[in-house]
Amino acid sequence: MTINTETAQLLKRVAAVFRVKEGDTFRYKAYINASVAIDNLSEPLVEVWKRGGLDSVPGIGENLAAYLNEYFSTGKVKHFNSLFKKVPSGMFPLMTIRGIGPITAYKIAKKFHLNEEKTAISDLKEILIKGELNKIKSFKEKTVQKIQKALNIQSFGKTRLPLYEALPIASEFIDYLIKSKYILAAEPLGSLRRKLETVGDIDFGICSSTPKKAMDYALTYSKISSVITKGGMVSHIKLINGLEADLKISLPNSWGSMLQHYTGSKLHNIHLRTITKEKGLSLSEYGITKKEKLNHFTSETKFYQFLGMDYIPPEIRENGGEIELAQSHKLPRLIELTDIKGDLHIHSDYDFESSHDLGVSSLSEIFAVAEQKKYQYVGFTDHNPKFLGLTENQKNKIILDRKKYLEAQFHAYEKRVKHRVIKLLIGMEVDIRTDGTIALSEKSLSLLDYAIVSIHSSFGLTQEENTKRIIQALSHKKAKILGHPTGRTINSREPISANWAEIFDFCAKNKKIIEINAYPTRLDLPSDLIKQAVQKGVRFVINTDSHEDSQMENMKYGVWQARRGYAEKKDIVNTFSFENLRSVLEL
Ligand code: DGT
Ligand code: CA
Ligand code: CA
Ligand code: ZN
Repeated sequence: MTINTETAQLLKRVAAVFRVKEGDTFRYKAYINASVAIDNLSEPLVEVWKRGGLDSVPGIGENLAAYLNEYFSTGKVKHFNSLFKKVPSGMFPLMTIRGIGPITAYKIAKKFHLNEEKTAISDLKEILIKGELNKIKSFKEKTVQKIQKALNIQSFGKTRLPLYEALPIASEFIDYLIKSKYILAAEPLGSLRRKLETVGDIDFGICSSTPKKAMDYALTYSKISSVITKGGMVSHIKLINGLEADLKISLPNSWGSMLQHYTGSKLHNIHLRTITKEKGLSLSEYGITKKEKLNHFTSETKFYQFLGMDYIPPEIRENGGEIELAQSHKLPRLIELTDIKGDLHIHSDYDFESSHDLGVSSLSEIFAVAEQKKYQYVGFTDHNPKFLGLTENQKNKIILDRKKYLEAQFHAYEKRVKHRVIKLLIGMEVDIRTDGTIALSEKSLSLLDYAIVSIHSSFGLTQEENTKRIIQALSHKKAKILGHPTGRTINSREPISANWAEIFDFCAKNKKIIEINAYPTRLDLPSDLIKQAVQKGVRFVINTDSHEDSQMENMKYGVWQARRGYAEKKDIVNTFSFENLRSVLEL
């Protein structure tokens, strides 16, 4: 930012405070005018100041010139700072959004306690996604839509909404639905129930013996912005955050068929229909018609049983061979959240010159969550120390100091707990560099229990180069785990190109572990690659990559992802006992 833009921005903020706190439109306009004049100045204002020419700038009067003098000589203006204290700081970044003026920004920041400049915009996005901006009574729907558009909440409309954003919206609606005495059960169906990484719309199944009353109740949900079509059994609505939803009601006797029919996927259903048609059966959301008789199903298990199949978990209903496996009773026993015994990718709050972001939670905080989850082990893997600018000795000292820091807290925990102690592993997440070398020496690696090697830069290399650098990185003895393998982030970064078959073969042969990163914007590996790797006998670890304790809750996303890739408990090393894990990590 140039000094002129910076000063212009400062005055704009001052103007905003005059506007919202003092109702002083005169000074508001004066400061805005000065701000615009400074922004348009061709010479750096500080130069003008140095030669004593501030009062020659149009819009800068005597008072302001004095404040600017203070600003350029001391770096701050006491009076401005006292003005800023009157408003929540989060309002300022909001003012940079098209369509948001000082008053709107102030109302939002005040209502939602946005006191941090840094997080205000992302907080606002979250508020919009949750559809909560209309909590501000004076906001019209148009205002909300305008802000949404300016912020490009693309999740709605063109791009598909990530699962982690859709899930809370759906749960809130479900909570509302099941409160009604007319509704016996309610479930999100479609892609959300299949735990796809992103969803197009949300489909809700509602079980009721009084459909009209249930539908009337559902349609009075406060977060519906419009009812697009209303029918007795099916309605199509738009929620206030712009997301669309289908509501489908079923009578209790066909609830199983309804769940099955609207869970999809389309391809799964089409394949089912094709093979059952040959047997003279016809499928619908009401049941299965055989010899002109409609058979009802209260549960999906009964539905699939009727067709001679085992129950197929929603996560694999993608027409990827699951129907044949269900017919021959050979479906995998998919991994479950309760199988997880630990988390091996957690960033601690140890403060050092790190190559990437530090975590914010202490070992004690992480262990408190691990205790609740009945974990048996936790592995800390902070990013490696900065590659450049530190000597080998400095890096090793960091690694040893960090170890001491973590162990001290661990011993305090051990003392407190005494029995059923969660085991501590101290590893590190190490950059895979462009040339395939990794960002730690063999000596540094030897100070660790294990290393996760990950790509954090040069995502655009060729397939050959990426394959080579990954295999080379995994060739170090301590490099046991390949972190977030493809580097993709949902709706924002494409996966790297690599020869995954070759990498999986290497991993299977050399007992290297592939991470399924549960961080909800990553979900990396993608499920089709998990499926390929499972077939090659590769082992995985499901890690949350938590940078704070609350993110340890994301484990479920990783488990769903693993399930979508047909992974079983035996394929996932963090379902193993600590003893078995130790032998896998060669500790
Ligand atoms: P999405 O919304 O694009 O993420 O994907 P889905 O799988 O949720 O698809 P959606 O919302 O179009 O439909 C939900 C499920 O309903 C779908 O997976 C298959 C099932 N289905 C069965 N019959 C039909 C039909 O006639 N039309 C539609 N749209 N879906 C049907
Ligand atoms: Ca859907
Ligand atoms: Ca739908
Ligand atoms: Zn990473």
